[in-house]
Amino acid sequence: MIDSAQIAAVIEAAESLAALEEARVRLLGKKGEISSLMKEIGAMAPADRATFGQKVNALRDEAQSRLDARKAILETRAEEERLAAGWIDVTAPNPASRHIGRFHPITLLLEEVIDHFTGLGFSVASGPEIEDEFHNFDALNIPKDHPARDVWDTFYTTEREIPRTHTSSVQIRTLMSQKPPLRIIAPGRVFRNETIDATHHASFNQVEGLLVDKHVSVAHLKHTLETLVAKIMGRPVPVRFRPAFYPFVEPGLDLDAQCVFCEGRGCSVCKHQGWIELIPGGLVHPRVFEFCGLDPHEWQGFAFGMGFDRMVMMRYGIDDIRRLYDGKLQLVRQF
Ligand code: FA5
Repeated sequence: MIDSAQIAAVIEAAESLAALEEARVRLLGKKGEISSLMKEIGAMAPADRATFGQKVNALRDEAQSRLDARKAILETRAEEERLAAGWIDVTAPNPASRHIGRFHPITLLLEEVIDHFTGLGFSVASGPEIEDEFHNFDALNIPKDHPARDVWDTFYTTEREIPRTHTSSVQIRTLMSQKPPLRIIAPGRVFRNETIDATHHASFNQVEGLLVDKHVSVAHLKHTLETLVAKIMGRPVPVRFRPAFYPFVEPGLDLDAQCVFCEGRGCSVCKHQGWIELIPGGLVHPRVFEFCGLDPHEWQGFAFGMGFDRMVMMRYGIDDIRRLYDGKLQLVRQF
């Protein structure tokens, strides 16, 4: 009769789950060694049956518990082997990704513009994208119900807040929070209810500039804008100044750059003008100083509001503003 030590030897010898199953069949299967012992009971003297039956039952229980224990060990081992074979280094670079990330041209050029102005002693200011009428219009000398407000094709929220129509609102926030003399630029996103075309978008970027000091003239503004365009374009691009009206400057002007796409001959990007309106500006209006609690007899200043997306288009030869926002990776992969 098979004994406890033999049962243990058969089970412990199994080195895989398949071998363990063979051991189970050998011991407890229908024709297995322990099951066969049961069949011998019938041939025994009735007096011996009970003791023999108890012994066989004990052997069967022992075999079963040894099988269960060995199965648990073999399953753990199999799981460990599986994990070791399939080990994943989640920090490793993905061999399938062939492209490294690139900066968007708007970000690239903005870095250059910020570098240029910080080198001239300007600091970078910011304001909220959702504005109120006071900062977007009133304090910029644009009276309520004045037709000038229509110029900016304003969106309104249901609470009459304004997704700012220009970065000029940051002029007000700066004048009300900083003591002059001061020099800031304020890059940021602005929003207008515009019909979108090659040079117009409903959400675009401007870079506001503001310099306040004791003696500031149009000559300072013109020189600042001319040197900016020359630096940013990296080559001489003809510019021209035109008188223009903005309620928050006096006098006001527009800087146009010659269209780089047709070199002034006229094309669909410049709407056959040969020029693209890039940077409006002017001398800070005395009323704006008064709104912000500053004495216009003491302080003078210039301000400008660069159409930054158009600058990006001119610099990199991108002939449609929509390409800057359509999210296609072909564009950024070129930079
Ligand atoms: C303004 O927004 C004034 N705040 C600028 C200013 C600042 C004047 C400081 C005086 C002093 P304007 O609406 O013209 O002005 O817009 C400024 C520039 O943004 C334009 O010259 C143009 O280059 C660009 N721009 C205007 N509308 C759009 C548009 N829909 N899409 C892309 N660029 C635009």
